[in-house]
Amino acid sequence: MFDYLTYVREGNFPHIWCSGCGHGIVLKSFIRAIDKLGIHRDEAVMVSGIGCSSRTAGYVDINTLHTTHGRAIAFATGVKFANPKLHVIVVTGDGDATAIGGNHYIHAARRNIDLTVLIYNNYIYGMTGGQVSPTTPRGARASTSPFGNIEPPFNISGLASAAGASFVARGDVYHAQKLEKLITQAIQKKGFSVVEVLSPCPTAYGRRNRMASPVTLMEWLRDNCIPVKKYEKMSEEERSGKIRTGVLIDIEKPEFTEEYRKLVDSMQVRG
Ligand SMILES: Cc1ncc(C[n+]2csc(CCOP(=O)(O)OP(=O)(O)O)c2C)c(N)n1
Ligand code: SF4
Repeated sequence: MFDYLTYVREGNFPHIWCSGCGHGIVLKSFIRAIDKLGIHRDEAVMVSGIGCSSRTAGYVDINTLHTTHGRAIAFATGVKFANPKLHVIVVTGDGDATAIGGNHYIHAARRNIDLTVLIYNNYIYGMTGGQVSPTTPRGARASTSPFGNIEPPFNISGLASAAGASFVARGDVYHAQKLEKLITQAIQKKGFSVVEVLSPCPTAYGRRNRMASPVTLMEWLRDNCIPVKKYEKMSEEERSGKIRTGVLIDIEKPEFTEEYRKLVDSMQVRG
């Protein structure tokens, strides 16, 4: 049996997550991924913002930084610059990464800095009680949109792809083994890597949107998350309401800290 306890801070348990929250599955998938990759705890740093998702950083027994709401990518950029050899992993929510932290997100992607960003997308601000987020679907109810959200949502994987990320994937907590593989690939990739993880929030989102039961939310993921290859063969009509999952972008591009190092070296030669 897999020994999760090697990688967690037992003193910080029990965790804060509600029953049926998907975030614990992301934590387990991450732990399995670093175990598979043989990454020692001293070689990795997890950086988080604020939110239920961001609490992950309190539970993993590697180097961790629990920072301020929206700023995890900015802190992670500093860590990576200070020591480019480290694996720097950001854990963040859809609100943390794409509302208050939206600028950090797109500019880190544009620079293609070697960070791995796991975005727990539950379509809502979970920690603060269910306010609308940039990924809340049109028509969905939130505490700030009690009659249905009128804003169009961001496609957060699409945003990273368009901004220049070198690896973008989407997974979900129902398909946990696939998720573990996506996280593994993202950590291995040099460059800005994003895994958008659909991780349901029964408490703040499900209860307002006729999916109060965690089982219903998991069944929804099971039925609507479609692997890329299968999705590509589907007609427009069949694609309606379905979510494409798997590796969406995997390209080679110059990485920011390496480019910076080259520039510094060239200046020293000249100097
Ligand atoms: C500067 C600042 N603004 C607002 C907050 C309040 N706040 C804490 S967490 C949060 C949103 C969390 O939502 P998300 O990032 O989607 O994570 P989740 O809790 O859903 O996992 C907000 C608005 C804060 N802590 N700091
Ligand atoms: S409020 Fe939602 S996101 Fe936060 S722990 Fe509960 S179920 Fe998870």
